[in-house]
Amino acid sequence: MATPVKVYGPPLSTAVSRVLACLLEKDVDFQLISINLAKGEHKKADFIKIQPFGQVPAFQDENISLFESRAICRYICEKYKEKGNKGLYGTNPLAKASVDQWLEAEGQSFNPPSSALVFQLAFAPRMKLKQDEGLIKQSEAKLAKVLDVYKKRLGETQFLAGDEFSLADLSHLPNTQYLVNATDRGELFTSRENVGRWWGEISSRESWKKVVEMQKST
Ligand SMILES: N[C@@H](CCC(=O)N[C@@H](CS)C(=O)NCC(=O)O)C(=O)O
Repeated sequence: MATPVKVYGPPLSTAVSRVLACLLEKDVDFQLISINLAKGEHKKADFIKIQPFGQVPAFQDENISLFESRAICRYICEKYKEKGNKGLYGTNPLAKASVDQWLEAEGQSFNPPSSALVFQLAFAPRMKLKQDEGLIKQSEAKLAKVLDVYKKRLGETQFLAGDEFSLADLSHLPNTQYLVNATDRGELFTSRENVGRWWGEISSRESWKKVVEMQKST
């Protein structure tokens, strides 16, 4: 039996949960190794050896180590091509380019304002930090513009990269989960034509429901 891959970090971290969703979608065995951010375990010398920026997740497969959640997901899809959801990262050059295109849109356009909102609205109050109202307003306006592009796209295709669920959709799950379920800004998604339908579909994947269960039990 193949040795399970290792994921370091808490499932509550958005970047860690992206990798977990991908592993579950691909049906790849993994071992989750706890890293306690509150105790600064991600800044310890041993951890920095595998994640030089001192962030989670870190990932190991046999003798290789990787960091950056989206790069890890791409690796999992390529290495474990024949396992689980075989179409997750496209099955031909054009399909792959379309997944990459929307994955880049997620990382470059969607993630900056959505992760700022997740931090300001969901985490800052729990950490007793003062919220930055200016940043919240600015991020909400930026995210609304991105979601208007998605609204148009999702009126043409069922999912972002085409009519099949892909890594591009999966990559949106972590931030959107927080915004819809742990803030009062969920309507940005749920009330937007096509985007609400898309969110309903991607968040009810068995893989994602398992990640949410893992988050609840930590
Ligand atoms: N671009 C990185 C982001 C990693 C990241 O920001 N991780 C956060 C948790 S979601 C973290 O480690 N925060 C603690 C820190 O930066 O000290 C990825 O996608 O892996």
